[in-house]
Amino acid sequence: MSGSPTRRALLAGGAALPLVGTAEAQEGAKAGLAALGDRPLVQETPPHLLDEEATPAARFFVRNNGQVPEIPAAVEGWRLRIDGEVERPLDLTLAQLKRDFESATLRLVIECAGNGRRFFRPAASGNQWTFGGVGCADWTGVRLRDVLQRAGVKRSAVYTGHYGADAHLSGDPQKTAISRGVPIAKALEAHTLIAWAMNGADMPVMNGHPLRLIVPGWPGSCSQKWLTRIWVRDREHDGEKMAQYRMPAYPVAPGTEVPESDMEIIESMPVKSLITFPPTGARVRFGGALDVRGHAWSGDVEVAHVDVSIDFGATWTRASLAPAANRYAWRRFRASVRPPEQGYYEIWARATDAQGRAQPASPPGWNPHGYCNNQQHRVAVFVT
Ligand SMILES: Nc1nc2c(c(=O)[nH]1)N[C@H]1C(S)=C(S)[C@@H](COP(=O)(O)O)O[C@H]1N2
Ligand SMILES: [Mo]
Repeated sequence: MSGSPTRRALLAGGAALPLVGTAEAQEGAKAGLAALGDRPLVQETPPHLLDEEATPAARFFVRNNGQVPEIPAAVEGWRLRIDGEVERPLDLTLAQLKRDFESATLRLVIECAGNGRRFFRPAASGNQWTFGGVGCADWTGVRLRDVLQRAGVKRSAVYTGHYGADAHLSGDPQKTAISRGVPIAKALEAHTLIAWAMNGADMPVMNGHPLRLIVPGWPGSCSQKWLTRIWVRDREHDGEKMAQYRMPAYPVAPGTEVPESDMEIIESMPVKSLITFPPTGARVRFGGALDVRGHAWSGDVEVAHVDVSIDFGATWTRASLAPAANRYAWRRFRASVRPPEQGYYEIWARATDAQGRAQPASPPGWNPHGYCNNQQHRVAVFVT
């Protein structure tokens, strides 16, 4: 084997975080996050900065597809339109949303479906996310369900179509940056929110201030930022990028060109976990127990347990798993491991969902756009 220990650790599974440049020059970019792109701004969070129970706004990843909109100072007048297959189309201001509906605060994960794309071979084009395209914050807003019910969902309603205020990158007003949607049943789930606050404060403009959707457990792209309209539709939505967030309907060999007719929309996301302590590359003193912690989350199927290994998956230790603050929140895991001698170790974490599906050691199911890579996260530790 060649190269430095850190380099080898990186090859072993992205144990060290590659910094692909910084975007601090761009307004709104967050210091300390790794930039994957700056026009539009895309930033991921190094895993050790995701150690808090609720991800601080300053550390929450950013994934923009278009131009960041100008947000007026008087945001209480921000308008949201609900139309399509409803009895009474609604045109609500943010002030009305706050006043006329019951508000809720829930701790919810958002993860980009492309998180982990960097590890697919052959490479899939798109942002080369490693592990940090995920965050979990306390979101305050109203249930989308309550707003849809106020509008009166018709029996013909099948799907939602979401629209935001961000212009297409080209500036062409005929084009839309992104407009995804979900089946009406997911829109009516009690954890799908229209949110105006993150961790008790206004959310950063980069994360959708003043109003955004949170559709937990599904690809982050469903969670429209700068929300202006929800179009209730009588068929599957066909907005911008509805065709993109898809996976082959059957397993394909790496590199296969899959006909569009065989691609299916991604719904619930797979089980996953992240080691947030120790940070990769940490040097620890030999002799004592080594505390390991992180978070585990999943889509519509709950997390069942988390295991940790320090011998490349030969043996596993069951971690303790704290209860979720609420459904779709990530859950803290903790384990205590004892490296038997001095030297180089990797800590691996593996979450398993309630249907017995565990995170694989290497990227699962190659797919043309590089989605849903829930491979195990690993950190390198030097015991001296
Ligand atoms: N209006 C709008 N909403 C959007 C996007 C966008 O570009 N424009 N990006 C989506 C994608 S692909 C993801 S992963 C999440 C990311 O949310 P964040 O930037 O707050 O982390 O927002 C989604 N909502
Ligand atoms: Mo995304």
